[in-house]
Amino acid sequence: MSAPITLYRLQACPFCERVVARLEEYGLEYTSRYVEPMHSDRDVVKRVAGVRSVPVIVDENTGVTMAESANVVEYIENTYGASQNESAGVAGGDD
Ligand SMILES: N[C@@H](CCC(=O)N[C@@H](CS)C(=O)NCC(=O)O)C(=O)O
Repeated sequence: MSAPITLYRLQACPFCERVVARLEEYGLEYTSRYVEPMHSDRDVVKRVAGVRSVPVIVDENTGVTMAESANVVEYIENTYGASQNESAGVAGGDD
């Protein structure tokens, strides 16, 4: 079964790597879908997100589809980051 998070990305794309770093920091499983290098050939991501630029994240946990690396990083932090775990009562390991 595939992971509920899909990341549309491109090899050596620094914007995509920012998102990958955050997903890995939080230990989130995700599926990478590499898009065509040629912008005009990226019909798959265009269909999914309405844009041809990557990164794009599709999160089936929340129903969110989002482009723009800064927005995606912020989304991951807000959804899966430490403050989210605190408000959900996840133990911090100090006891
Ligand atoms: N502002 C965007 C820039 C992303 C971007 O430039 N991605 C490149 C690949 S590294 C791309 O897909 N360029 C084609 C386009 O922008 O349409 C972000 O931060 O996500």
